[in-house]
Amino acid sequence: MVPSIPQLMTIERHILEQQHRHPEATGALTGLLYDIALAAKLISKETTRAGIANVLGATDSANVHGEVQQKLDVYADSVIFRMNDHTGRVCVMASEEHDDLLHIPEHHSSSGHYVLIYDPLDGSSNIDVNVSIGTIFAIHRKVSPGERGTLEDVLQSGDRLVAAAYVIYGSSTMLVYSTGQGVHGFTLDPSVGEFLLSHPDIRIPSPGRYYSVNQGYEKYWTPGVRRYVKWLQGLDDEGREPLAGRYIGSLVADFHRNLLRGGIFLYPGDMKRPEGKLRLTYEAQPLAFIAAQAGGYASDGVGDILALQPTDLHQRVPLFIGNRDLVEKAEWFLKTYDQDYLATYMPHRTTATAV
Ligand code: P6P
Repeated sequence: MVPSIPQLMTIERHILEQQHRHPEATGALTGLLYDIALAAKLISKETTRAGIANVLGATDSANVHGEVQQKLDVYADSVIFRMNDHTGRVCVMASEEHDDLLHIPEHHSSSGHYVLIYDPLDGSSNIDVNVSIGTIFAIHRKVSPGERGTLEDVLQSGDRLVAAAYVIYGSSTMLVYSTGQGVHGFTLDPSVGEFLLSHPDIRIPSPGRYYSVNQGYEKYWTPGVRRYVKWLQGLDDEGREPLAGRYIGSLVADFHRNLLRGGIFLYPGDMKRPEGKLRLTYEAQPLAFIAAQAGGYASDGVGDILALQPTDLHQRVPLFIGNRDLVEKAEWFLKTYDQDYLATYMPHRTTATAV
């Protein structure tokens, strides 16, 4: 009796099948996604052996935000750039670890049609305590004239994204991606070095089960956020069951759990950091794209993250992301109780209407 071999779908085959649905596709995006998967395998190998390979720990350098770089940060950033700087698929890149654009080296073709923006290792401060960390990718089409990519190509709104992906390095390594045809999760089988389809067509379950926020900042919260969290905890209505609190302090890990189980992650603006902490172009936008493709929604507290036009590569944005009903409820609380905060810190958004 031949043992039944499960229908194995590698990420490469899955990406190719998605390409075949677009006769006009040249295969460049497929190649770019292949390269992202390979970079994820290389980074995964290092994260799982960080403790013994002396890759653990901080370097003596800080990144553009003054954050001490962990050695794995530097490694992940370098792997992603070098995986894509010579393929001719990408015209420019941008990374959380670099202040300025990452141009394609002169001796390589910079006439690629795609733009790759990435956070090479989000949550890297958790490396030394063995908490799950992640990589986040955003892919735009080139829109500027001329061969070389420019800032215009990077500063595009999230609703123009071509694809987005994240990798979570946890008890297993998973790559979750979308090219606008649903959200699909692959688990790395390190014994064969393949990402195998484990979570086809991910849809965020409803009702949401979890809420994720750093409760330690409650003293700085706006009235609307304070009331919203009490609502999530069922404290404003004895009859309603609370959501369970879960906060890992690693965006990709918190987002991934809520995507698979249902819930909301919020990193709001507060009286100490009115613009919040998370970055629009390489954190909020790609995860908002994935959330929307899975039936969820992401907001800055006023309206759709995907509708925001970035003005700076590293600009921060408040983030509420997860089940649409939970995010829209947050928008209601801010609209109802945080008019002063919105008028002071988000005047450009107070005219926006929540989607
Ligand atoms: P806080 C990690 O440093 C990170 O950028 C995200 O991964 C995470 O969601 C957030 O910051 C945690 O920030 O202020 O709660 O420690």
